[in-house]
Parts: sequence; C-alpha cells; structure tokens
Amino acid sequence: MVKKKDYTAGLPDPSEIISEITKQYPGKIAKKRKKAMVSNVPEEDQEIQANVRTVPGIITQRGCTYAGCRGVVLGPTRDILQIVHGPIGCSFYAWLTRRNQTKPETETSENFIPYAFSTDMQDENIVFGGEKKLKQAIREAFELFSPKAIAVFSTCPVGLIGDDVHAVSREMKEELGINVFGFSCEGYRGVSQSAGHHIANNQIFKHVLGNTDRERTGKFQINLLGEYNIGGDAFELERLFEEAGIELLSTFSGNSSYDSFEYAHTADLNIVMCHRSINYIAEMMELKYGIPWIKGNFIGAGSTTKTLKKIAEFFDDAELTKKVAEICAREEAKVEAVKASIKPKVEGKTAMMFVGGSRAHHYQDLFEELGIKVLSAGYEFAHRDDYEGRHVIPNIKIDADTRNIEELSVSKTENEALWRQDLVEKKAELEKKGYEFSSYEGMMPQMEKNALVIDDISHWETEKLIEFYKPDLFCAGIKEKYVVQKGGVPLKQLHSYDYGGPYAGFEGAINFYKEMERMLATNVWKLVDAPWKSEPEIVGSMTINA
Ligand code: CFM
Repeated sequence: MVKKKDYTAGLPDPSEIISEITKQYPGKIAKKRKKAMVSNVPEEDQEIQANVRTVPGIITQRGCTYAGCRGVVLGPTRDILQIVHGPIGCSFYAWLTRRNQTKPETETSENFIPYAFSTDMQDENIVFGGEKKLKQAIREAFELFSPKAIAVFSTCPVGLIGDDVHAVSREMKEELGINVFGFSCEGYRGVSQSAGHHIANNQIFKHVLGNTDRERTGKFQINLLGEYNIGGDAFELERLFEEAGIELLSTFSGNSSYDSFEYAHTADLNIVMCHRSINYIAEMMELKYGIPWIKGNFIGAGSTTKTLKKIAEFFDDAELTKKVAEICAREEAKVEAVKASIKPKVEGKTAMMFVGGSRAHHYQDLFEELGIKVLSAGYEFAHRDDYEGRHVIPNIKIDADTRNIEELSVSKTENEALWRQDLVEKKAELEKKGYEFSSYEGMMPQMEKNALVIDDISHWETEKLIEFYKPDLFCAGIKEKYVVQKGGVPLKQLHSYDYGGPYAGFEGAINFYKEMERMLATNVWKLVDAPWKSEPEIVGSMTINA
C-alpha cells in the first residue's frame, strides 16, 4: 500500500530527488539529464534542455518522426489516401492507433481511416529499390478507391536506400491527374515525433493549403489548428462553434477533409490549440496571407470560456459577443453543478503528468478546476518555447538535428485578392488594446514553485519519482500504464483517454471530472501491492562511467 505525503504546506525542493536519480547514471549522462530537470520558480526565466537526442538505452516515452507525421498530423484526415512506403511493421502507426474519430458528410463519403495502406517492402526492395513497388501501389490504390489525393510517407529504410518519394509522387500526379505528394518523414529524420510535425506542416502548406479559393460562407470564419479529435474532442468544439455562429472552416486535422485544407486560407483567424505540432502552419499562413493567430485552449471549462470569448473579442460583433456569453453561461452552469458534487471528493489529491508536447500543460487547467495539485510534469518532445514561452525562441540554439528539417521560406502571396490587409490592420489595432496574438507563455509559468519539470523522462526516472512523490494519479500513455498501476498508482492515459472522452469543451470537462471521481475517490488502489515487493527481482548496475 502506498503511503501518501502531505503537500498542504507547498511542494518540497526536488533537488534531493534530482541528485538521487542522476547519481545512478554514468557521468556524462548524469550531466545531460540534469539539464532536462528544473525545480520550477514560476516568476523566473529558467532554461530547460529540450528537443535534443535521447540518451540511447534510457527507455524514453518518445516516438519517431514518421509517427509524428503520418500518425499525428495526417492521421485524423479521412479522405487523403495515405500510403506508407516501408516494411509492414511501420503501419502499426497508420492503423487506428490514436482513436481518431471522424464523421464523413454522408454515408457514402470517402473515409480511409479504417484502412492501412502499405507498400509492404521486402528484402528485395531494400536491395534493388522500392520506387517501382511504390508506383504500383499508388496506381492500385487509385484504381480501387479513386481518391482526391494520395499522400506517401517514408519510413527509415526508404531514406537509407534513397528512394525518391517526391519524384514518384510528381510522376503519379501527372499520370493520374489527382494531387499526389510525399513526405520525407523517415523515423530517424529528427530526434522525436516533433520533427514529423514540422515535415507534415511543410508539405501540407506546399501541396494542399491554398489550392482552392472558396467564397465566404460565414460572417466569422476560423480555423482550428492542432486539434486532433481524440475521443471525439472536435465534435464537442464543433457543436459550440456552430451554435455561436462561428464558421469553422478547417481543423488541422481532427475530423478534417482534404477540401477543407485547400480553402483554409480563406479564414479570418487561426486558433492554435497544440502549439507544438502546428505553430509552423500558423506562422506560414500569417506570412503568406496575413491571417493572424492566437493561442487557445479548450481543455478545461474555464479555458474554453476564455478562448471562446477571445474569439468573440477579435470579431467585435455585438450579436456574436452576446451569443458566446450566453453559451458560456449556460454551459458553465452545467459544469458547476457536476463540479460541486465531485470537487469535494478529489480536492487536495495530487497528480503528475508526462505527456507529448502540449497536454502536460493543457490538462493542468482541468486539474486546477478540481483542486488537484500537479507535483511534477514534463513533455516528451516539446521544445523550450512550450516550456518557457515563445519569447525564448530567438535564443534557442539551432543544432544539426533541427537544421536537418527544411525551413520553408514563405513570402506574401502574389495574388492581391488573397492578401488580408484588413486583418493585418485589425491585428495592429487590437494589439494596441492589449489583445495578444502569436503568443504562448508555455507550461512553466503556470506551475507551482518547486514543481519538478522534466523533459523526455525515462522509465527509471518515472519509477523514482513515483517512489518520492507518491502521487494519487499519474498521467502518461499506454507504455507506462501497467507498470505504474502495478505499483498501486492509477494511471490516466492522456493520449488515447483510455477509450473515454471527449475531454475538450464543457461536456468534456464534465466527462473528465467524472473520470477523476471514478479513479481518485476509490479505495481500490490501496489494495494493490506491487509484485516486485514480495517476489525476487533481478537487479542490475552500470559498469561503465563514460
Ligand atoms: Fe499536440 Fe497531440 Fe500533444 Fe502531439 Fe502526440 Fe496526441 Fe500528445 Mo499523443 S499533436 S503534442 S504528438 S496534442 S499523439 S493529439 S496525445 S503525444 S500531448
């Protein structure tokens, strides 16, 4: 049974646990890992090491570049036929592994999400090249499904043997008369899936976004960037926008369609939800079309209200402002009623979260609403700006791994009709009044003093932190889930939501509160005794000190 610690007087200085953890590592590794651990002082600028290579063998939570491109950014899109060029194993990430939901317009509309398309490369293709097989696969897919667009994703061997997926895509585009484009998103291309986000952003921007100019269909047109419809999150947000009279043109990429990517440049405002995975498209759209972006968060009822009101403030329309206020008041009342019954049961509990590149921050709002204390948090693959805020971007050292990823040079569109001078002026005017555009403060300023912030946490560090903090809840993913739970601590998956959700918006907040009640207001975890406490285990030690 895990004995709980008392944190009512504040969080303990974590330097003791940092040195306990790092003393187990060989010297160089200890030095490197220490830079990724910060004892938080919210009002100070503190530097954390992020977006650098993982120490080999350390058991990271991270995924690969291909996963970030194919699985994360493009995965939720239903009608781009996505072919993975590589051995079949890589298609694990292409096969409904992220609980992306989608709602095609009609029953017969295209939806390729339930399929996994792969070239299934064999030894022979590795030795003699796989381009021929890829062409065949594209033709076969076209004949069978006649999609509007086909995307090709490179896995590690493709880059190693030098297959040119871009040349093949160009040739097939010509031959088939549909949009065909490729991604050089080999797993090894960057230090994590974050590189894959950037590559995905670049190629969508180059090959899709802006292809169709569409007539205006709504008075207030927005795009939602970095919302991936996990567990139906996007459906809840679509409901709110629709009622408010806000036209959601395109979501990148939850519940999205190819067409909506093509006309996304006709929006008036971009709302960035996951800053890590999609800030590139937001920035490029502003440079090319003059469309401004704001950071939003729809995780947490309070954040949802704040973001909706910020959108209304941007459009500055009396009717919209009134409608948004009405919706927020009505929904918040529903949320409050549920919160009133659940909060007393979970208030004062403690949580730790090590997730992705944005949720470790976003979910802190939901925990705050319930009075649950966040002891320690970190991202798997975020960059310093996601921790410390965008003001550090000019100071981030660009290393060889980052230089390896193409940085598109984007300039103002030559099509005068598409350049939104009106929005440029609106932005300048609102900024004078203190309205914030293009800004993100990052996770650390919101965290408590002495909270331990760790980037790219390892398995060993996870175990030591649980021993030290004895949290009531641990948030991570499926790889961590069962080890942590066998130790007597419930784990909430914040990637797939453990098949629950949605957790976004007001209905999402209610769902999350109920989930917290289920997980935290129970005595069942006290009955779990870790098997390794009573059964013999193998103990190893390091023999090198590199
Ligand atoms: Fe953005 Fe994501 Fe996340 Fe991410 Fe992800 Fe994800 Fe995530 Mo898993 S795009 S950074 S690469 S919010 S798949 S929908 S849950 S790690 S925190």
